[in-house]
Amino acid sequence: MATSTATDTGRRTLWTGATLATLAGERDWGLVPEGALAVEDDRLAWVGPIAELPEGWRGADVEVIDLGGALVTPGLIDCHTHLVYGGERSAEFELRLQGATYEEIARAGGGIRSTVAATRRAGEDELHALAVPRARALMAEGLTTLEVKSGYGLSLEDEAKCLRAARRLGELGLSVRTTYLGAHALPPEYEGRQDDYVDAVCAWLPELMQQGLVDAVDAFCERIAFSPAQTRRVFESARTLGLPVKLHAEQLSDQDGAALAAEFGALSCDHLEYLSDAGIAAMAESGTVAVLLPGAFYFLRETKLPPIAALREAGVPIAIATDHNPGSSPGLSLLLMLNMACTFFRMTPEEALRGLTVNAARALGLPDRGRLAAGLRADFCVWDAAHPRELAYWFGRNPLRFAVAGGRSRMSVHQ
Ligand code: DI6
Ligand code: FE
Repeated sequence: MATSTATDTGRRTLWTGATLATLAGERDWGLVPEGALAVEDDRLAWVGPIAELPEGWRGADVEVIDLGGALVTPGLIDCHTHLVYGGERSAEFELRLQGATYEEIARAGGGIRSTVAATRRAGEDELHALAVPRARALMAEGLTTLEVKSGYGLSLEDEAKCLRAARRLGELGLSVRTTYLGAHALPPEYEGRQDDYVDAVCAWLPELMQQGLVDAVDAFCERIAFSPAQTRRVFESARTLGLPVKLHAEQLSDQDGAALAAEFGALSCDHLEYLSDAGIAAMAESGTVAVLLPGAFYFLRETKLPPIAALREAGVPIAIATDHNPGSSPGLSLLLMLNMACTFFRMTPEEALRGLTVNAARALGLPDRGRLAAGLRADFCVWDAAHPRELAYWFGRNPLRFAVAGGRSRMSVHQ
């Protein structure tokens, strides 16, 4: 397992006295009692029981940090958020509690469109400043990689502004991936001209990509948003540029979106409450990750469960995420998502943690993280817990001591 050699010159740290939950194999927690992590710069150089520590890590050049019996897991990954936006939608929450549906509010011009108006009014710095405490809230529970979607700007300038504000969150000490979701809603200036707007979304993509703002392309394929034919056009533009795609699919109704996304080798299909058997088969075939969003399920008081047992049966990898956004999931707790993935979706605590680590990494096309194994990024969390299942068990209690992101301890952030 050792990859270090005598020629290593970088910063070398040995973290000892830990119970590791590596999630390194296909199943089980990958528990290593009395484990250690050897970190060189931003990489895990060696992971295993301290008794098997390679010779090269016993020298005076190695800083040793004893974790005193803490639990260590891979760093947490939120693979689906809409973290950058202006305003908030608590009035819409009240309306929904009085009986209006999410769909009705959207059709009446509220919903996503009201956030678009507030986001367009804000400048990049203001949007960034609004997003910082949201990112910090996620980091306080172990976030080390964050995906942020655009989709509240809906013009070239406003989408670029949001994506830039999102990218700057990387300065906080986490990895940020940005996804272009121009096809999220129809902006008012395109009323009645939906196909023209889709043309514009496709036309903006090369420019945004050139500015280094796009890691993946997403769309909202739904009755209240974009049709499968329109989604296909967005995906074709992405494919021309070699960009991976993701899809908000079957959230409110079955549009056969998952099968369409699978045809394009999508990294993930997200939401999926109304996913059909054919959609599951297509995702299994293409290796597309199912990203389940318990926060939106809960906050929209959805009663139709995503087909978890069938996804599991078909071998589709399942990730979970916050879907943080002001309309359908204004939550900022990764640990609550773990808990709700178990209580609402009947996932096991191990499946839920895989959903926030290894499978979330896969949903972002990032094979270099999500597990504790030599060669991967040194992103990990140090918890006051004896067993990893506790992470899904407590709610409203945060057992994180600190996280390490890219080999750097973020202790100061939490103290
Ligand atoms: N589905 C969602 O849950 C979010 N976007 C989407 O396509 C909600 C966005 C919002 O309501 O502002
Ligand atoms: Fe979403």
